[in-house]
Amino acid sequence: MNSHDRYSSTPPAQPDELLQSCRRFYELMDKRRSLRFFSEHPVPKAVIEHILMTASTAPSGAHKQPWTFCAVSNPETKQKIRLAAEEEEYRSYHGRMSEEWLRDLTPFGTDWHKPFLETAPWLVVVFRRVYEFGEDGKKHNNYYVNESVGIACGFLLTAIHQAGLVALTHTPSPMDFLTKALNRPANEKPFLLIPVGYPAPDATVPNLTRKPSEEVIVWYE
Ligand code: IYR
Repeated sequence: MNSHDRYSSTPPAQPDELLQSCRRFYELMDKRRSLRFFSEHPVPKAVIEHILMTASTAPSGAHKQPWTFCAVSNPETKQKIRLAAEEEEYRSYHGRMSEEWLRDLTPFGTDWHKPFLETAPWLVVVFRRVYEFGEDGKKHNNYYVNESVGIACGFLLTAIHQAGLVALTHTPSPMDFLTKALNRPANEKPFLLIPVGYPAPDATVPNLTRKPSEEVIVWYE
């Protein structure tokens, strides 16, 4: 067995304090929204680095941390990504998506135009690392890659929100163009494209409600 360290954490709060702090955190997280309208206002690289390192604290299968975060602020690269994404999205909105899917998206007012891919100061492109090349030159599979990278993206969105910044979990489909645009190796597959920045002053969000507790929790006491 590998060496272990003693786990140390802040001492548990009393139940009423605990409830108060969980409620405050829930209220903070309940204010998170996906934003499609970004300001061009720059976000310092060190801020993005800390947000990405927070994402990288996520648990992962056998602690393989099977993710790569590409942080793009270069305007030419952002433009290249926007144009390629819009090309795919145009095809999706004009034939690849079902009538039902298009109907489900009407409340969001989305279409194939993706200006936020250039407006947002940063694009975080998350890649899942399906396997690693060992020192022996052989391929070594990672474990529970989708679950691990999904959790890391949850941490990422939480870190962005608690910083007071906004993001969009954008999934242009197919996403292979990101491998090419960012010159990524064959063991990495694109997972999510996340513009990050400040909201535009006139930004709007769709009028949505979240499911109540009774619809998402089943208790077995
Ligand atoms: N990827 C497209 C379509 C789209 C799909 C779902 I599901 C959404 O929740 C939102 C959009 C786009 O980004 O427009």
